Amino acid sequence: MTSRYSKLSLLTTAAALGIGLAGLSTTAQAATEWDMPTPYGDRTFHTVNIREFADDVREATDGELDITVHSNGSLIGHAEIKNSVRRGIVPIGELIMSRLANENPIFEVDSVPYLASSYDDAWSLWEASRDIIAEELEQQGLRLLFAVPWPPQGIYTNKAIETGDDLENLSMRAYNTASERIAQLTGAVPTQVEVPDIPTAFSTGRVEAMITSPATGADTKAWDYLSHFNHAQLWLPKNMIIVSEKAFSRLDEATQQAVLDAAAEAETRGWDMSRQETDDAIAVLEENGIVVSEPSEELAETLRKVGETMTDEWVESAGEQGQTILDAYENNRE
Ligand code: PCA
Repeated sequence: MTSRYSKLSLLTTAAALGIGLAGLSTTAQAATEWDMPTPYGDRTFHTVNIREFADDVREATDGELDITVHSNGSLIGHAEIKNSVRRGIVPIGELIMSRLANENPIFEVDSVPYLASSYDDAWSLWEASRDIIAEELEQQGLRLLFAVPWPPQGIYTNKAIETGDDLENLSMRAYNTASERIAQLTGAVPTQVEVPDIPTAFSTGRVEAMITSPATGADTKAWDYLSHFNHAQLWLPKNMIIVSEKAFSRLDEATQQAVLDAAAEAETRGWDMSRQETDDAIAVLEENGIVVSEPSEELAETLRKVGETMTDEWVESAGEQGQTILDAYENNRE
């Protein structure tokens, strides 16, 4: 066993010799410590789920792999998480998959309006798209561990929305290209805002509407800054957990297996949590005075049309890979 003192002296010696911490941990057989950034806050079920994932790994490896979750974009901002894992600045991280749509549209297949707006369909779509998405990431030295959806996306506003016209000229908070595009197509004006900044964006008047889940509305206490939620169920975007293949391959085989097992469990658990969260969060919104409704026929019609346009645009830009996903999705649903 390494005593505290000898660890300390090793550190000092290492520092004197100019050896980095990574080099030290292999020579001293110390536990491996991984920092894991996520853009989302502590209240979010996703964060609860990845902390449980970290606990499971710690337990299964007797502390040999110790993952620390850094929530709320506190370690690395959302825009930088993927590249930080890729460049080895952190070994593992969580981000929303559709954020990578500018690299390849297949990453936003889960944010095409009405393509998959129930949990069953979202699961079929995930099964149809997982391998192709994992391969894309693999080419960048990234391993996809698991993915979990947010509850269905709806529209938050400060007034009742009866028709598509009511959305016109609203400054609308967006978090990916799909939420940006839907705002444009409905005549609203999109602005990108990360979750931790939502309350301030509303209170300073920078935005007056947003598309997100009941979960994020409840987590950010939407009742403090708006009044209506329309449960339009547009799409279920997923968060994904990626690990640097290089960092993963440095683990011994048993530890690698422990990570994969905990990841599989976290995926199943996360999907269950997400389903449950949909109802729970809607109840919380209502308890706090938010008016929750479903789209009127007129609004539904507008959203359907916008959805068709966005589907066409996606199919066009995703090309052959997109078609492969859609064919597999149709198969899964039959
Ligand atoms: N919450 C995140 C992503 C989708 C969601 O429901 C957000 O609003 O940014």
